[in-house]
Amino acid sequence: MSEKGNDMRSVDENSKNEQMKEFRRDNNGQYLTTNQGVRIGHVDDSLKAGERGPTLMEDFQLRERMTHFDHESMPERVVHARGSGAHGYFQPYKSMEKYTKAGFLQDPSTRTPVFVRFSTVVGSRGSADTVRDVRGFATKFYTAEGVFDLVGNNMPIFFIQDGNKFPDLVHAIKPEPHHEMPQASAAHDNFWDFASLMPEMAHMLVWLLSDRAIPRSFRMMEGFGVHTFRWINEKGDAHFIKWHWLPKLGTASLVWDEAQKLAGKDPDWLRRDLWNAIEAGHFPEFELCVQIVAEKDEHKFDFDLLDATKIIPRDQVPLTKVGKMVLNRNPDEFFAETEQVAFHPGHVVPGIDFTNDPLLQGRLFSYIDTQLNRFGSANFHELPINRPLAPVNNNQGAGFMRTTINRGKTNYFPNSRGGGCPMLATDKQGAFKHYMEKIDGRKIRGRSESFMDHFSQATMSWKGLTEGEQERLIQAAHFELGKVESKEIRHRMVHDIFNHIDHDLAVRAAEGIGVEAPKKFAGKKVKKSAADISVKYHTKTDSIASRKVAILAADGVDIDQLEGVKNALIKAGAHPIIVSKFQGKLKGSNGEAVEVDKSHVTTASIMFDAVFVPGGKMHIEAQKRQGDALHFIQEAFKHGKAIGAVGEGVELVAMARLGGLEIPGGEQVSENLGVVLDRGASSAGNFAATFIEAIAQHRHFERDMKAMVPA
Ligand code: HDE
Repeated sequence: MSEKGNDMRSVDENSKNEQMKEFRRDNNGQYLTTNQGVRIGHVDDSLKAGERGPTLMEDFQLRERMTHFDHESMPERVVHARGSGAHGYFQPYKSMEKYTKAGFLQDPSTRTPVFVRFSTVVGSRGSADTVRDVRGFATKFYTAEGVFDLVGNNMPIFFIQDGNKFPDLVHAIKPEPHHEMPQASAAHDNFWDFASLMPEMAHMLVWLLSDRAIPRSFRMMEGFGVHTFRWINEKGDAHFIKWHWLPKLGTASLVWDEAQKLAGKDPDWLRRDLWNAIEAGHFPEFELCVQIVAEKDEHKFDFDLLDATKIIPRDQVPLTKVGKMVLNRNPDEFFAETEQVAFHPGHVVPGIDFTNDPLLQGRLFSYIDTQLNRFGSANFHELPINRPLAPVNNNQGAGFMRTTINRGKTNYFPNSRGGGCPMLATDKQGAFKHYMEKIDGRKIRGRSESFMDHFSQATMSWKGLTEGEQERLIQAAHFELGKVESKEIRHRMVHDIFNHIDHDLAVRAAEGIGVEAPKKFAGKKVKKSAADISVKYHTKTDSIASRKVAILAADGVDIDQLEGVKNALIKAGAHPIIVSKFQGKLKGSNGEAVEVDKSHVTTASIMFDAVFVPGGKMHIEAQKRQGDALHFIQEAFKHGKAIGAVGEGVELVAMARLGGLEIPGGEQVSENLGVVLDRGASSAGNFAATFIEAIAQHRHFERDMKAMVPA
């Protein structure tokens, strides 16, 4: 028996799944019943007085079905309403005992079950996935010592410094109150009005306008705890830490035109991607890292560690690897799991503690409160998805929908009638103990001077972007502020905020939104740091596993070319999908039938990472007469995606006139700006390898002429 006592259950990867089994219901082979278990023999009609008569009050089946249906809703989350969840496990690489006594971070053989919920922030539950927004990245660890929630985002900082401003921020960014427009978007007067008056938001706006705000996949975005937390070891020594999740696939983003079109053609884009990847066995993996800062170094930075609008630049404090998380199981039921999961940054376990970050402190109040509003009961922790694996023993009880049956006569402490149980634990027995931070201050409603530099890190992050990323940020500013009706707000944003971040940024933003360029503002000199914000810097190009490649085909398509490249893509872990005018079968060059996966009307280039056009005379002649195929290629080019063509397929690419891209006349394999061509179709292996290499790059943003392509 460990010192912590025999009720400290050990957990393994399957513990949560096992615990949830008892709550699952499978209807296979079962009779339909009422909620009381009474079998039902007829559901099409209600009980009436005569076939054409009125419905009878005594129809308890009708009343039960109707009443239940009428109550099948709960308030959506006030923010982060739209989310997608997955189960998995977390496993540390080595013991972190030097820094924290948290049980789940001690033993590299421990696999702690987790449930992750990814989300957007602003939109309602049914809104599109691909909007420009922050993404939530919340992880519930079902540890042996109780539940630990790491409730983070995909950006390492936040808009505001103090929780007290949160209701204003959310009111400003949500749809405007008089007409509830726009949905799931910050591109409106209220948000930019607020932003232009809140210099503390400057840094977050750089992140929000960057490619980070439109991730290609939940599997390809980083996660952050945002606040500085504390780790405490067995001796009681504390270190400051910042949490980071790094995706195994690296980071990748959509482009804005694509994101907007996806919102129409497949608003579930990110949810579907996550679901399908797990179903296909491409389990998303994230590496947990921390930045560790000794207590004595608290004041060695030129920003305040308690200020959530600041990062600790990774080139100042490098990341320490802690372990990895694998998401390997989709939920059984969206409502019971993804909707009912209830996170709270205050769910911590021994060894993890808070700091005085005033934003974090505000959150510690808000989350339980919001769950009470959502569930209408203090017993939400009893729901299957929220139940800890660690035993729960206390004197709390009753309340709406209580399911636990407490046995015994006492529900108070201290007691003698219950043998003094449940009893108190000592530190050694695993009692949670807060870090004994010394606090000595006056009560004050104010802010520390050390929080007041709002622009240096905003400038650092802007400068950390590649040229292409800066260009896309400017375009994002043109869109967001272009939607703002008030010229005064646009002017204020450029002159009072952007110009204080960077003059070049302000001048270029002003140009697109009808605002006069500001004069140069002499701000602080700031060095750039690409190690944090740049998506390109963290993009991985070593694999195309799980990427989707469209193969355009029509009757007469060259089967050898199609199959050759298709097989090479499958071997590399990608998903080739045959797209044609109609679903059904088409006839290949050798007379063989080919099954079409998707018709043009149900799909588009925006749903793929790359496109391949095989040869075949008749097929290419048909494609040339089809706007769909040409548009597919043009749009893929505009969005920076790899394009491959062999044999007569090259003619279709030439006809798409990709911003004047030169099409070489030779027979050998050529690669130019991610367009891979093999007119001679002589070396299938060579072509496939070059094409796969081009897909692996994710995007070919070096295509200057993409603006000329009308797509
Ligand atoms: Fe949240 N936040 N938040 N937030 N937040 C909620 O809790 C709040 C903040 C985050 O998938 C709400 O259950 C306040 C920062 C995520 O279920 C609510 C403040 C970060 C999720 C709430 C913040 C987050 C939420 C709404 C400022 C990144 C979704 C529904 C003081 C570190 C969790 C709910 C899920 C959800 C309040 C700021 C992340 C209202 C008051 C900073 C990922 O309680």
